[in-house]
Amino acid sequence: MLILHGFSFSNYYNIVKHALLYKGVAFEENKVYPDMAELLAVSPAGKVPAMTTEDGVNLSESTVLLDYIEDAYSEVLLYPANASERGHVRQMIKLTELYIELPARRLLPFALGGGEPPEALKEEVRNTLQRGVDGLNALATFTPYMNGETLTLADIYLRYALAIPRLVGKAHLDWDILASIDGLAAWDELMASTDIAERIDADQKANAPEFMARLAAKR
Ligand SMILES: N[C@@H](CCC(=O)N[C@@H](CS)C(=O)NCC(=O)O)C(=O)O
Repeated sequence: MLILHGFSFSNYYNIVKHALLYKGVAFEENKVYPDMAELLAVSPAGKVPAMTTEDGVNLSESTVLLDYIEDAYSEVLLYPANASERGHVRQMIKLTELYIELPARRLLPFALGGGEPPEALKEEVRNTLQRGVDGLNALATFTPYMNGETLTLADIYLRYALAIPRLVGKAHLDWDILASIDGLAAWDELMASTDIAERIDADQKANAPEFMARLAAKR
């Protein structure tokens, strides 16, 4: 059976878990944290999530895992059939990764560990986030999903990627990201209302104390 390695507090882990649950793929969860040697055996850069496929191949990087499960489990599809539309959906995922999640993540140590980030860092993050916000405003329709009437991997990716800018935006940037993208707040409610999202959010909440304790022990 396919194995998903990582931990439920991780937003990247939850992207992949959501896609697996949506597609009805049978999988096991192997709880492993980034500071465990066991992770390096399946994820060479030591990042969560990773996956061991049913053929016994180890894969890492969330977008790679998403593409793999779309290829391997094609009964329920999460990319459009048309190649140009698929490109459009991948473009929204890439913009979300590079210009929404990653810049916001630079402020995460401050949001989780306390202290105020330097002004120059906040400015850099703000500028990059603005590119992501402009990009999604230009590309996503939110009618009701990012690519129109059908849920795609872009929606699943954005739902969990947004966790970081939401947190650091409020804590350090005086920026409500939900209000800066047209249609995002209503879409967010829609995305949160499914059984899968509720299950993942509950698992994340349950894992929070253990994750925070590990983080505190490292300081
Ligand atoms: N580019 C990676 C990023 C994954 C990532 O940053 N995961 C975090 C957990 S949410 C992690 O493993 N952090 C540990 C570290 O960076 O050492 C992906 O898309 O999977």
